Order: sequence, then C-alpha cells, then structure tokens
Amino acid sequence: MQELISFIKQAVLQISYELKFPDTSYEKSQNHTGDTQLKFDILSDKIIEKTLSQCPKIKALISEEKEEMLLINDEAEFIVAYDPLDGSSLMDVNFAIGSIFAIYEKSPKASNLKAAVYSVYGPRIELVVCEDVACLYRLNQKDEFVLIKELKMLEKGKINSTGGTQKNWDKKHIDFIKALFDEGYRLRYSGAMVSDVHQILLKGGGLFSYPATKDAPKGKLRAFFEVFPLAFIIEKAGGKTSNGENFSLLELEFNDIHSTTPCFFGSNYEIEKLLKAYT
Ligand code: AHM
Ligand code: MG
Repeated sequence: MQELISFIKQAVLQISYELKFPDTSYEKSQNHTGDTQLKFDILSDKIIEKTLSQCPKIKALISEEKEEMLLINDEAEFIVAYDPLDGSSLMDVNFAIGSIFAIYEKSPKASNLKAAVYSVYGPRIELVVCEDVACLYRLNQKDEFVLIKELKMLEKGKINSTGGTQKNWDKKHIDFIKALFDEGYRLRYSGAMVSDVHQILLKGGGLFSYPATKDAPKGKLRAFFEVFPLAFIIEKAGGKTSNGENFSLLELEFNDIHSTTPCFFGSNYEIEKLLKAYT
C-alpha cells in the first residue's frame, strides 16, 4: 500500500506544480455525465492516469472524467477510483480545490476500501492519507510530504456546510438545517467538497451535507470517487456518515461506477440529529 500511495503523492505533486500557472479555460466538449470540462480537469486526469499506470499494484483505474473503468494489469490487486480535480468550478476564483482517491481491493465496493487519500491545493499543499487512521501531511520546501498529525473528530462541531439548490430542498432538510443554525451553527460552504470536508475534519466537527433535491433525487456527489473515500476517512477519524436513512454511507452498494448518492458527513452529534430529523 505504501508503494501505491507514493505514486499518488507523485501525481498530486505534479498537479500542484501545474496549478501554479494553469490554463483555466474550458474545453468545448463535456464529459459523459454532461459536466463541462476544464482543460485542467483533463490535464489532471492525464497526470494521474500516466503516473498510476506505472504502479505494479494497480489493476484498474476509475476516473470521474472517464466513462469506463481502465484496465491496467489484470494480475494486480487494487482498483483506484479518483476525482482528478474536485471543486474545479472554483478554479476561476482561486479557491482551494483537491484530488480524491479511493483504493479498493479486487473490486470497487465500499466494503473493499483499503485506503483513501485526498489532496488540498490551497495556500499550502496538504494531503490526508488514511488506512487505519487519518493522517495529515504538508508539503515542505524539499517537495516532501511531512506528517503533521493524526486527525480526530470531536463529539460535536460548530459549522454547517450544506449544498444543493435550496429552492429544491425538501421540507425535512429545510427544517433540519434551520434547527442547526438556530442552535448556533455557522455557515461554511465553498463549493469544493474536498475543502469543505477538510475544514470539518481539521476543526474536529460540524456537518457537510449534499442532500437529495427535487432536481437531483439521488444527490449530486459520486459514490466511488467522492463519497466513499471521504466517508472512509471521516469514519476512521471517529466521525459518522449517512445517506439520511442509514447508519453509514459505507453500507451502500452500487453497480454503475458513476452512481450518485445523497450524503452527510459529520461528528456524532450532527449525524444523530440528522437521523432523528429524517427518519
Ligand atoms: P466536481 O467534481 O465536478 O468539482 O463536482 C463536485 C462538486 C463538489 O466538490 C461540491 O460539493 C459540489 O460539486 C458543489 O455543487 P453545488 O455547486 O451544487 O453546490
Ligand atoms: Mg468532485
């Protein structure tokens, strides 16, 4: 696993170099799910594909930017699912964005997740790597990722980060979000899931949600390369997750590699409150 993670670090480092002087324009094409692609979405995807293809442990790659799974080496044991550039709609405003990686053994299933990694390209380059515990690393001046600390969620947080078009929220979500604000929670939402969840993890608590809405009844965020890896990290750090009905996002199963799900990530208090409000 360490070898595989070292290839991910190389790809993240290269994306971070390219982000210093990026081309922020759009391609004319769209990806298969209908998202308009930035040139940088495609560049990040190519960097990750090229770097990870050299890792002998990787069987296949699943990317947000590719319709099909890409087979690399049928004999190898791990499948890496990744979002090359999460929050790319914020490239133009120079907010923090990131890359997300989920490492599955044998086949892509939440129960086969062995590790998850994400990067944050902000004022600093940070990496969270999680097998059994969630560890925060920072890039130093020698281009090395240096361990800073283990990340742990507290029982309860103070921030509320909620996505989806509000006019399309249903009443139970409106009431639940209002109840958190009435209790004193403060709004924090950038529009890059990776940065918004990173904030909750670093502050030790709070809620990130992207609910089912009238225009997106199955949510917006993608299970295999956005929701599962971040749920794995939050739960290993002592937090909780749910789709609004169950006790963990990691209980969910999907066949389509681009499936989406409503999702909630938080500390114990907020997820228990969610389940009471929703069920
Ligand atoms: P992306 O991977 O194409 O950037 O899309 C995912 C992003 C998430 O990072 C973020 O939470 C969400 O889409 C924001 O969506 P919205 O603009 O509807 O709030
Ligand atoms: Mg994304």
